[in-house]
Amino acid sequence: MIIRTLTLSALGAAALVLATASPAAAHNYVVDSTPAEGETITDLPAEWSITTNEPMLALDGNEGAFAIVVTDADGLYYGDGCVNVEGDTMTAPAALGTAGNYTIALQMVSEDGHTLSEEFDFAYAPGSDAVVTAGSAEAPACGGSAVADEAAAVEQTSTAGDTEGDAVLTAVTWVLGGIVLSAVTAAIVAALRRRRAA
Ligand SMILES: [Cu+2]
Repeated sequence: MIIRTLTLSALGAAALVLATASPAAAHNYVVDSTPAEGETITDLPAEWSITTNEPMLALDGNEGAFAIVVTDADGLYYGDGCVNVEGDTMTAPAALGTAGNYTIALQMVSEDGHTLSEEFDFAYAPGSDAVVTAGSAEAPACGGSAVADEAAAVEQTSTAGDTEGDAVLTAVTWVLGGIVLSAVTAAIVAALRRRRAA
């Protein structure tokens, strides 16, 4: 009964968050990354890494709101779709195809509970003995579980809300579910704070 009450109020609050989403001063911003924006890398690192100015809001259940997605100039995807979040840094196993230009798209949950996304380009100029991974036409889902249905359901409501990540979100539709996940997370956090304060 308690759980159900919390869930219902969380859904109501999530709708409110979606309806009133607006830029705030407390958004995390990227302070370090591998690769750096515009960098030309000659060696494949073990993992991609994104560090922001303060901890990301990683909670049980909102893993789907975090993403590091690498695509090449033809739009093919590289990597397994998995992301590991630790404090102010998230990482993903690195893989690339042949030499060329690549784009890295990020999505994360800011300290204030909002989902942020951005993307930047980098170049890859490996030696002739580099390992070449075949790109995938479809975005990889960590562990192989697809979230396409959820993403499609969320797409309609998200277009009127958060504009911060629209460019990335239209290109990477499989992470759309993260918006709802993070909104619900923010609502649950708010509900827990209310309970704690009462
Ligand atoms: Cu915010």
